[in-house]
Amino acid sequence: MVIEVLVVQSSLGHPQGAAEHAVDGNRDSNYAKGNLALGGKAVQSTTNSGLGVAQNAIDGNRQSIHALGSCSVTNGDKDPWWRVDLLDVYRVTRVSITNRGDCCEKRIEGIQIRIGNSLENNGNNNQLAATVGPIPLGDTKTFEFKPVSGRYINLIVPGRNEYLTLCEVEVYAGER
Ligand SMILES: [Ca+2]
Repeated sequence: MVIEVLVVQSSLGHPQGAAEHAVDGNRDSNYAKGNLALGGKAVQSTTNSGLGVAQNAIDGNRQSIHALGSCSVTNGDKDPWWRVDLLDVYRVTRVSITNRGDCCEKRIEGIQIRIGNSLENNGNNNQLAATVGPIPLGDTKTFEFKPVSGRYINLIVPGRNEYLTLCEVEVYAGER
């Protein structure tokens, strides 16, 4: 397993208003360790089949062979998206994504990682934290960025028809 670490800084500002910052705070209890996605609830724009349900991307298993039922897969939607609700607000600093291993390596290229507290446009308008480049078949890549506060983590493929396939998404807040 090859894990690469990319440091990405958002080029966006901070669109959230003062009220959200007040909610955000710096609560130590939310400066958590461990993979926050494991306790979350996942949904996606469409589901290709029973083998590809959204929750498969947060089942704690990086198994990348689609037929073994641990990857999420949408239909070939325009701008397909996947979202996990962390059920609480965290200062997210790191997201790891495991690509499918049995085919379709390039489907994952160009995914945007968006984080925030809004469900406007299904959460896809939240702050851009990082953009995903190539990930080799079956590999996991970690994206690090300045803390972005939010309970929703969206992965969206903007601007094209695509089958969004995610074999595992891990979300971390705070220090390693
Ligand atoms: Ca999985």
